[in-house]
Amino acid sequence: MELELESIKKPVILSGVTPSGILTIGHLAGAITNWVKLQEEFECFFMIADLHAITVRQNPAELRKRTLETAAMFIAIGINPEISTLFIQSHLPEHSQLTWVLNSIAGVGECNRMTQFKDKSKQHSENVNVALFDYPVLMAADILLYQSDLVPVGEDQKQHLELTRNLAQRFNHHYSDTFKIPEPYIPKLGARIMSLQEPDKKMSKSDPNQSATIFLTDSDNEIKNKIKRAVTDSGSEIKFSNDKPGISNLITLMHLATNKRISEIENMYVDKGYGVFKTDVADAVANYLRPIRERYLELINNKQELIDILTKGEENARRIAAKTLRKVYKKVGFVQF
Ligand code: ATP
Ligand code: LTN
Repeated sequence: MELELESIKKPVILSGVTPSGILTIGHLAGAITNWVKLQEEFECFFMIADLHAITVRQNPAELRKRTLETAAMFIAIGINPEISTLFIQSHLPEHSQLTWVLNSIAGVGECNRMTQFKDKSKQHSENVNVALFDYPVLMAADILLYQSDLVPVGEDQKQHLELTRNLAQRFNHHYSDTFKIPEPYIPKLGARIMSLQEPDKKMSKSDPNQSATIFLTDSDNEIKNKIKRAVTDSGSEIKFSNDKPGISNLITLMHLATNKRISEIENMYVDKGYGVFKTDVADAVANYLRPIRERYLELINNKQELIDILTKGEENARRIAAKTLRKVYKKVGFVQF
C-alpha cells in the first residue's frame, strides 16, 4: 500500500546516519539494532544523510560508494523495506527547500551555540563553511518534513533536537500550527562500544588507528585479530567494572553477540584467564557479524535490488515530505497555482 500522511496510524520515527565512513559494530550496538526493534511499533523513516556529509570535505566517488554501502548495511542488519521507508536524503529536494524556509527563522546566535559546530570548526579549521553552520537546520528540516514524533539519536545530537523543537514551535507560533513537535528518543538499552585500543574512548569510524575499530565489513580473520589484540586491563579477572574498561568492553561485545546477560558471562569465566576469554569473544563476534556481512555483500553485488528498495523509499518519503512542504510554502506566502 502506498504511504500517505493521512493513512499513518502509528507514531512516526525518523533517524539518519551520515555516510562519512564504513559503519562499525558501535553503530550496530548503539543505533541500528534499536531501529530494527522499533519498526513494528512505529512508522519508521531511515535516511542516509548525504547532504549532511558534504558539510566536511568528501571525495565524490567515495561518497557515492559509501551512500549505497550504508543503505545495504541497514538492510543487512534488519531494516525491513517492506515496513519501513529507507531513502537517500539528496533524492528529496524537499529537505533543502524546507531548510531554506527554516533558515529564515533560525537565529545566527542559536546556531553559533551548537557544540558540534564548534568542535567540527576546530577539527576542520581549513574549511569552516556555511553548510557546516547550517547543519542543525537541515537536520530540523529532515525531522519536521515527516511530522516525526520521536527521533532516536545519540547524546551528541540532543542539542540539535532541542533546536529542531524551538524552530518548530517558532514557526507554528509565527504562522499557524504546521509541525508536530518531536521528542528525542534515547534508547535505554543501546550499548556503547569503546575503542579496542583506547577503551576509555568511543569506538569511531574515523579513528586513524584501524585496529581500534571493528567495521561491519571486516572479514572473520580481521575481526578475530582485532579482538585478540585488544588492550586489556591489569589483573586477570573477567569482571564488568569502571576500573576495567578494556575487559568491560569485551564483555559488552560478548553480550551483543550472544545475547547472554553480563552476570552470566562473568560467571562463565570465573576461573579462566584473559586469553581464553578473548578467543571466545573473537569467535562469538565473528559468528554474529558473518550473516550480516554475507547479506550486505549480496546486496552490494546485485545493485538492482538495492536501487529498487531506495526508489520505493524515495517515492514513499516524497508523498509525506511534499505535503508538509506545500503547507509551509502556502503559510509563508509563496504563490501557488
Ligand atoms: P565519527 O566517528 O565520524 O565522528 P561516529 O562514528 O561517532 O562518527 P555517527 O555517524 O555520528 O558516528 O553516529 C551515528 C549514531 O551511531 C550516533 O548518534 C550514536 O548513537 C551511534 N554510535 C556511533 N558510534 C557508536 C559507538 N561506538 N557505540 C554506540 N553507539 C554509537
Ligand atoms: N546528524 C546525525 C545524522 C542525521 C540525523 C538527521 C539524525 C541527519 N539528519 C535527522 C536524526 C534525525 C548524526 O550525525 N548522527
